[in-house]
This record gives sequence, C-alpha cells and structure tokens, in this order.
Amino acid sequence: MNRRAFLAATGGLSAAGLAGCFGVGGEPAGEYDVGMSSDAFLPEAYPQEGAIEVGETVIWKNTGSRTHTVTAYEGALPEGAAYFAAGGFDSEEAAREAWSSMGGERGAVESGTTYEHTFEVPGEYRYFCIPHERTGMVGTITVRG
Ligand SMILES: [Cu+2]
Repeated sequence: MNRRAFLAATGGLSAAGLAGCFGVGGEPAGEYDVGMSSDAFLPEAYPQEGAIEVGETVIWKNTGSRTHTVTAYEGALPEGAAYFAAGGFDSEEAAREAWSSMGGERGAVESGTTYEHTFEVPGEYRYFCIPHERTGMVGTITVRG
C-alpha cells in the first residue's frame, strides 16, 4: 500500500514552497492533505490538478478545535469503490446511526488526530462531516485512473 500523502507525490513542489499553504496548525508540509477548520474541510495541500492517482492515500487531519468526521456519501461512490468512513463503518447509514446514537464515540476525528484512506478505484468521491454537513462541511476527492 502506498501510504504517501499525495502531496508528497507531487514532485514538482518543494516543501518550502508549500509551507505557506499551512496556515492552520503549523504542521510541516506533507503531514496531511486535507486539514479542517471549525466548519470546513481545507484541501490546501491539493496539487493544482486537484486529483490523486489510484493507490494513493489521502490523509485528513483535524487541524481545528471541534470534533469532525470524514464520511463518504455512499450513493456517490464510483462503481466498484469501497465505502470509507472514519470509524471503519461499512455504510453511510451505519456511520450516521452511530453518530446519532453514540454521540461520536466511534468515528470521530478529534482535534489533532488524523484519518486516512487509500483510493483504489478511479472516479470522484464526495464526503462530508456528519455534525457539520448542514452547514456545508463537504469535500471531494478525484482519483485519476
Ligand atoms: Cu465537522
């Protein structure tokens, strides 16, 4: 499995050149691909093409102070793609149910922690944060074939 953050895979960009992108958390460039504010995903580390290659891993890091989730929209998955969600749920329904019944005991991405997923099927993946979906905390990952 390729555990590189896709940022690290974009050879044309130097770590120094990217450092300015990381206004949140003060993390060294390359430690994560998508940060989080209090109410949004911050894909500041995306390469300009806005896409990753099959087999690459995206690392989300909660660089904000509130608790979030990374939960895939099941109905929007590319054909044949595996479902993914922080907490390891196998369906969107299970992730939502656990959040509402267990209050994020499972599946939460707490402040300062990470979640990662390796994408094995090309296509466009839409995902959201369960507690902040209503306020627009959603994101997209594009995987090139
Ligand atoms: Cu959130």
